[in-house]
Amino acid sequence: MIYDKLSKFPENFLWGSASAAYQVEGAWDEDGKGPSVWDIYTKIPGTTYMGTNGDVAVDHYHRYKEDVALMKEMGLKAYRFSIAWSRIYPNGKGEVNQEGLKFYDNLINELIANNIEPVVTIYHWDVPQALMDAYGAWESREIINDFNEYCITLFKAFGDRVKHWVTLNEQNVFIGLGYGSALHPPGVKDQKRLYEANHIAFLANAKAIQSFRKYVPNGKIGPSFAYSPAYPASCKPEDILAFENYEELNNYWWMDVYVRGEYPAIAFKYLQSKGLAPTIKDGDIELLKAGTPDFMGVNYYRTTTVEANPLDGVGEGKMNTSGKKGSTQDSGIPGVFKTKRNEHLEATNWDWEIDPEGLRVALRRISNRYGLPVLITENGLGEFDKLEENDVVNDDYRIDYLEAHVKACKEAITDGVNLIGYCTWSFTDLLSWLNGYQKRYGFVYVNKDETGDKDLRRIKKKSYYWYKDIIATNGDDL
Ligand code: BGP
Repeated sequence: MIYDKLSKFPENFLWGSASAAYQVEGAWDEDGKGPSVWDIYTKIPGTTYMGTNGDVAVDHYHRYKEDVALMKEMGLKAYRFSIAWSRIYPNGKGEVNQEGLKFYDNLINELIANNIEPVVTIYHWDVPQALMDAYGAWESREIINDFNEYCITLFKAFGDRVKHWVTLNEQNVFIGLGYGSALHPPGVKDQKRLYEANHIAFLANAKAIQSFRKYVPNGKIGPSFAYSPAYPASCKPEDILAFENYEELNNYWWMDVYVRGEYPAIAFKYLQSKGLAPTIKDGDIELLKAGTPDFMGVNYYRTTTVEANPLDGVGEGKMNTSGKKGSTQDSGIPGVFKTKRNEHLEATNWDWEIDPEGLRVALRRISNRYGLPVLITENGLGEFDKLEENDVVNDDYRIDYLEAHVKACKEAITDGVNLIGYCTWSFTDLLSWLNGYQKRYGFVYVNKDETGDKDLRRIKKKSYYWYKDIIATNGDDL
């Protein structure tokens, strides 16, 4: 629909920004923290861009007050950050590390004192290495209880002050890259193990939500799903079918289970025929149905365009982690779908297609299918930025990207989507898991690169002032 007048953003709209512990904190072995899988994985040669890791990251652990002061000056309403499980439980379970709890307690109090609402992500990929060693982390049902205990500790400690919680960040990504393409820890390529681990993660998610109801009865909780809505490459019927395949296997496979406690039937039957469907035990479906979310968290960066793929067609492709435009290879599942570059869209240097309309499509699909409120937990542009003389960063391309996406949010609200907030990725620059420090997302430039010998000073980019204005006017001028 094209409207001549758009609705306003709600008065209490959460204008936010997001980060994740491993990508910003540093202090990887300080104050009793145990190693996470990422602390170990990034030290294996060849796993990350130029061997980068989060040992120091952008030193948020020591500089959080300075970072929060910058958020306050901007007028930020919400800050989404994650808690490092192995800071709270160095061994994944057992004794709580009080110093770890204290860090997040201080951060939460600092945010609240500055009128910024803390939004906590419980798990952003950094499972304690101890649990990987003990039982293979997400591959064992043992993790369901350990994760639940960890969650209860957080609910008890922070539930009085934190109202919005995210359970698992991008389960589809950490499971997909961890067990499908071997790009994330534990670096496995095995589709059967992927679907089994994924099912266990669903159970852990549902159990945590069940506990949440008891400990934080007035709070809101949901997962963050990395939603890349699909488009068919053409109106050829076989491309439409490929598009349906993609949505069912790559998107509804996750969102349906979160919200309905059920796998999409046709996708399940297909995986069964391949011997890949997860093992469903007595009580699993009941648990999934008992632990459903209050909102859908959405991390949106791009859409995916797909077409038909014959049985002898394309399989795994190469991902662009260097910023060399055009180095992404098409990928797919033979007999199901394959990706295709969308010629109607511009792409970033990492080949991520820029598609604000796609965000509106995503919001509408979720709204129609599930009837749930949506919290955009991530959206942003990863690009090379240039630090100019006198500490200036003219990131007009980021302003263009964000402005178009915020406008798409406003259109979706006009459509009737119940959107409760919008968190950009990210507030400061930070470590990109596989792409090093050169792929920047922040409103605040951090003087740091792959060599690691810079002074980490914070510099406001042009986009910082742009977002400040959007927040001050509640997006009215768009
Ligand atoms: C999401 C993750 C974030 C962040 C972002 C940007 O998948 O939740 O942690 O990294 O994507 O991705 P990248 O760093 O690969 O550019």
